Amino acid sequence: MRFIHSSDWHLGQTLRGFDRTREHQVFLDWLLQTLEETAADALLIAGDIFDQANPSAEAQALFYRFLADARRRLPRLDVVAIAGNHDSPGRLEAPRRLLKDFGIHMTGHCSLQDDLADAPTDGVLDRLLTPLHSADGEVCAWLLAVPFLRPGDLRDGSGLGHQAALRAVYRRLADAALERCRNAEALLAMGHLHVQGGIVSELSERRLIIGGEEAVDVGVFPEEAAYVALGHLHRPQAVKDHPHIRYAGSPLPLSFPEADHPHQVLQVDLGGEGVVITSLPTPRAAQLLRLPAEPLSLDHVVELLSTYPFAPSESGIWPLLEVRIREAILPVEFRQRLEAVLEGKPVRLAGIDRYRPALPDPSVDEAATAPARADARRLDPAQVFARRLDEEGELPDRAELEAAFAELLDQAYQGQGGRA
Ligand SMILES: [Mn+2]
Repeated sequence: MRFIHSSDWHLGQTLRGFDRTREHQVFLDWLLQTLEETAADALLIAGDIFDQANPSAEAQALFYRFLADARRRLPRLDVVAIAGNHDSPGRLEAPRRLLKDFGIHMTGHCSLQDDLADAPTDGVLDRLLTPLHSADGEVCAWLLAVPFLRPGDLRDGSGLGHQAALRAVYRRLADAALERCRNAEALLAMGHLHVQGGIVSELSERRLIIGGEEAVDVGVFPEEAAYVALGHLHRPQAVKDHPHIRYAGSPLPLSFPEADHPHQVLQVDLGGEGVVITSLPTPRAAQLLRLPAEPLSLDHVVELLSTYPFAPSESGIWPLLEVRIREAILPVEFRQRLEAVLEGKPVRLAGIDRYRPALPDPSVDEAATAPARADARRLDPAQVFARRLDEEGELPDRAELEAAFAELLDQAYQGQGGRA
């Protein structure tokens, strides 16, 4: 069997106020065509479908239009999607019953206490355990579709730690799947979480700190899983020493530092050869440019921009530009100068990253003072909190404080729809 693994679409995202809908549309059109060309049996979407818990009507229309087109053009395709930390579990799962009749499986939430305490019931298993079918309609794999789990989802009264509780969730589902296996079908798992050793991307991945731990051990996944389709980290990568445990990464850059990622979806073939994984690069619908490569003075930057060969992408979308300026004091009219030099050029000015020249006084510890002056938009609230805790010196309950802060932050994002 063959399936496509993708994640972290973040439909509805805006980057510094610029809408990404056309870029997402180019990706979704490409994905449909790719599913057709590769004759895939299934599509696995490992969370963060939407950028916000309360996505815009436009973002939801993008998603549901894609599902409808997929159903029409690929009537046999199994689609399985789980909620990520950006998605609202309830909202994602609301149309579950309707979509299930079209071969589309959405899992928003899962609770160790309520759903999986003892022997999970059939109703629960239907939500969390999905059969995947090959071309002849036979069940050829069972997929454990575990959405992003919050601390409350993993409390079961037995005092299991976060990691042990997560392992228990996968174990119970794996046991139930093995019971359902008839002809040695493959076992596959899906998750939206941060596995230890993963390379993080700044700015766009909301940090997950649960139970004082930022990342979980790879041992939470059942050993029998032939492939583990992960979401959350935006850089595509395999978990160290586990080539079959993979992050597909986001299909397009969600922040300027992500512009260099090799954006892709993964094609996974299960068969006599074992597991064969092929990277399929996604189209770059809009360029994200950071100019210059190293920050320069305003005069130098203006000069560079005046001659830079900006051009729309193949899809006709103008690049987004972040300019990098190194100046001790910026003249008040710096923005007008940048806008003037870019006027009439096919480019959208999305950000000005300002750096300060090194301080002349060698007694000033720049490393210690620089973060305090960083652009507020670039500060991670959890890092600000950590810095504040640093000032308190040794704190015996630091891990607990950080975990409580992370939980509050998560609730705040859920409430207001999150950030990029
Ligand atoms: Mn994400």
